[in-house]
Amino acid sequence: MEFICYEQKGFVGVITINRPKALNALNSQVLEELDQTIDAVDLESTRCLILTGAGDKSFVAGADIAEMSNLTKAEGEAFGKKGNDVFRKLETFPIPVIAAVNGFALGGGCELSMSCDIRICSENAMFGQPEAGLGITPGFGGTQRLARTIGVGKAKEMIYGARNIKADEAYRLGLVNAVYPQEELMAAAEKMAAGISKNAPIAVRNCKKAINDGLQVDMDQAIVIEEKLFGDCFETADQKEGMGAFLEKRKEKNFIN
Ligand code: CO8
Repeated sequence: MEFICYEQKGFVGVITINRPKALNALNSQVLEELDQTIDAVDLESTRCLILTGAGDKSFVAGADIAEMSNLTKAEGEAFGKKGNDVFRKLETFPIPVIAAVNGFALGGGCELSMSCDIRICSENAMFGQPEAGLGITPGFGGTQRLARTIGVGKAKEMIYGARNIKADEAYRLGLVNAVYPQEELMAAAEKMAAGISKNAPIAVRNCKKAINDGLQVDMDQAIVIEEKLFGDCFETADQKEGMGAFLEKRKEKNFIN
């Protein structure tokens, strides 16, 4: 792969987008490589993913504007679909994904971070959907996920005004869970990922699915989704181990997938 690095650290997989010449902007090749990287993650040995950008300036500075500049309507739609398919794959990926946003997360970069389960960022991070200033709408889910994440009014203000926000405002709006000095960001992401990975893998996956799927339907249907996924945990080795450890007053737990 030219633009994506993948590193396995225990139960945690770290995906790094590395296209420094364009501040890690997403061209077709980056999207394709990201897609292939996600497909190649070994779910037997991986319990959590971290997604970040290389360097200390940019997570992802958006979709590649040079590549997009001469697209026809049909090509624009196809490019949007390509990004949406990859981002949706990440959003619905069975295990949690943490975005470690290490700088600019603009346009497609903000959208990519929002397709992850949890976002944390560095103090120099900047989020925004500048598309209206480029003559387009957000095209990788920004109109939908930003409104769902920070609320309709704030999302509309940011998107209509193409207004970028800094890390402290992103934190106040609930777009990120925490802000760290740049040099502490990856350690914080790894600590969070390790904290997730020590819990029962089937339970964590079912939690993700219950939250994500439940948010798409009304409360009566959502509760049924939770009931099913809750029930599915019983009779698993992890349920026996988790409850067994409590009853035996044992601190060490040995969860398997
Ligand atoms: N695309 C292509 N190249 C980029 C991008 C980008 N999004 N962002 C930065 N670059 C390139 C620059 O062109 C420059 O290249 P070069 O050195 O060859 O001139 C290099 O990266 C460094 O950038 P700057 O010199 O501009 O660095 P600065 O520190 O001065 O500025 C900024 C950093 C503020 C991030 C600035 O680069 C910028 O504004 N970038 C564009 C941000 C943006 O508008 N992003 C949104 C793009 S639109 C989008 O993402 C739509 C998503 C949905 C697509 C749906 C398809 C249909």
